[in-house]
Amino acid sequence: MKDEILNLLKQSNGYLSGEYLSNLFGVSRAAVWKSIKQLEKEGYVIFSKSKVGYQLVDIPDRLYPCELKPYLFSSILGNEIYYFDELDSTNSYAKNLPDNFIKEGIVVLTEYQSKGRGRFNRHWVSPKYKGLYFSFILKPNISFDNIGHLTILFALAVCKTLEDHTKKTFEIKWPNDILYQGKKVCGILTEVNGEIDAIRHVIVGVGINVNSDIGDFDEDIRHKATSLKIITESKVDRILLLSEIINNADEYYASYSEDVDFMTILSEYKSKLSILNKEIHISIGSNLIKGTAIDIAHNGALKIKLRDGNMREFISGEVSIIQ
Ligand code: BT5
Repeated sequence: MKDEILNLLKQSNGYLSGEYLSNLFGVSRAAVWKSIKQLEKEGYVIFSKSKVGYQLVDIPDRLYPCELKPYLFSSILGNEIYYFDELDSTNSYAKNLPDNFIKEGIVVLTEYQSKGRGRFNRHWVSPKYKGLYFSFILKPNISFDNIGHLTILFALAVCKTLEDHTKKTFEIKWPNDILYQGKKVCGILTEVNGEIDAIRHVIVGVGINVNSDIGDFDEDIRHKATSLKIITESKVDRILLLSEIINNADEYYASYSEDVDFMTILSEYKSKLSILNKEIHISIGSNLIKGTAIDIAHNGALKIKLRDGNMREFISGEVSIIQ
């Protein structure tokens, strides 16, 4: 009833009387009042006038599924949304869901992560109500060798959405970072549950700095992180942006699932890459390897021409351009 009252309040230009609402739902006026109080607790600002009724005057900046769903027209992604005010990590939550809860397309979404994770167990800084931190649960029919396709596909979908939304140009740093003028605005963490020959499900986690201010970043990343608010010099509507990301990612993912040639996605991805034909070093654990980034292989690996002229492929690693 609470969500229905909210919808009616949104549609109404003026006040809606408690009597009208209680008759409509066949409940007492006290029950209507309880729903109104619940909505106020969630951050909705509602004026109440005795003998007149209730009027909605402000909607909170929260990623409530009931606010998001009207903007979604996706076929697979976002059919179910698990929303949390706080979580350790959306990827960890998705990973630990019991098998009978796992469904293709679930989105796990939170306003804050206490233990947001990057690759190689690094930390992802997730200030509250300022970013987008979410994970897609996927059950793709692909081999383990092609898991890299998913990072590529989602990085591309997010990058294009950020460009459409802000009218700015972003670049992708292989494999999973989205940068603006060299500073990181988004990271993607793809994880697999299952065995090499039996993938149970894949989790693609996305973290985006949306309305973060520079002081929200830990000191050690302030020089290399940025947010959409800093870039555009204005606050970004997180609900609209998230719905656009889910809709766009859904289009890419649905066509990929239907076996559309991955080469098309790959060539689009390559056009957003900042490292191709540049001198780079790639660190893998404590090893630092230098060479020229030549291409991305069909499975998503980075092809590097080493200084001795030999070619090598890397499936993961941390890349930096040699200035
Ligand atoms: C990533 O790892 O970039 C993947 C980040 C994925 C985060 C999402 S949030 C939702 C989902 N649930 C999770 O728990 N994770 C995913 P990596 O390439 O390893 O980059 C991590 C490095 O980026 C850190 O070591 C910092 O240097 C830097 N960093 C951390 N937080 C950042 C932030 N908010 N903005 C920019 N850079 C950041």
